Amino acid sequence: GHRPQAAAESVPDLRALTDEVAASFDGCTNPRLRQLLTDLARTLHAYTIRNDLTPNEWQRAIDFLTEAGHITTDTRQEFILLSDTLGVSSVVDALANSRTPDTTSSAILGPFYVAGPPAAEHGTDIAGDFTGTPMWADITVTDQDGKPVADAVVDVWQSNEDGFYDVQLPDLDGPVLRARFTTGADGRFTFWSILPSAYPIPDDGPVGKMLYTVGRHPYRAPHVHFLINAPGHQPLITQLFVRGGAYLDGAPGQRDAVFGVKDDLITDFVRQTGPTPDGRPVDGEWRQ
Ligand code: MBD
Ligand code: FE
Repeated sequence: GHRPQAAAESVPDLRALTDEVAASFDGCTNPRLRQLLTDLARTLHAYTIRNDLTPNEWQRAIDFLTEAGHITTDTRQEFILLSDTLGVSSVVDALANSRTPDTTSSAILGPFYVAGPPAAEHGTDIAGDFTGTPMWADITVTDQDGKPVADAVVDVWQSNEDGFYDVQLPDLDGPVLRARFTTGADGRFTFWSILPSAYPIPDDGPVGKMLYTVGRHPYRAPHVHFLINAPGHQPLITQLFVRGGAYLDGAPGQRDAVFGVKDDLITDFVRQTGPTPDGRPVDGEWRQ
């Protein structure tokens, strides 16, 4: 239950306390750290006072964070999910990457990137034994002038049809649905995979509980991740989304659970039935 809204004049004046805490960081010799901690204290105090937070509510918040910390493992980082589902990851991404004109939009990294994926030749099928709708990707990396970028190193990762990344599946033998490609002189690289499907972010922890408690869902729109590094260029972390896929639009809280979709990253994957570009036999439908 909620306590009755305290009359404004009955709320104690806590400005001196807030000021004292803010000033306690004045001795910090790193000016950026001083600024961030001072404002963090001021922002948290203002939030606490504005909402007339009760001891039980604050304890609940601390329990939530403690629980989040305890379920953190190599392949499960609850605080990333908290940042993602509160939209903070997307705000940080926008601040860092929305000021460069004429580039493909960036997107958030997510919790399932693994540094140094296995190098793969152009045309490799990265899906291993996983089944799904075969997908042929033919991608050209260009610079801001539209010129192809040779020797760009491109890490690709995605989930399988059931919505699991390889690192979530304990019985897998090595990396699957992730690889590192290097672009040719024409800036291109190609690979086979399977069409990504919508899937829930891990929802068996406190973040999942939060989502269900407020009537949100844990689903991400179908996507493939890319990290592109090229000499003389800024790295680009991005994702491509499947046009027509689930959770691309809808009311707030009903679309992509981590606020990760940007319109220019929604990509046509066109249904094909004829011969494949590399003569690979594919039964029935595939997408390009
Ligand atoms: C994902 O697969 C992901 O890409 C993000 C951003 C968050 C949770 C799971
Ligand atoms: Fe993802």
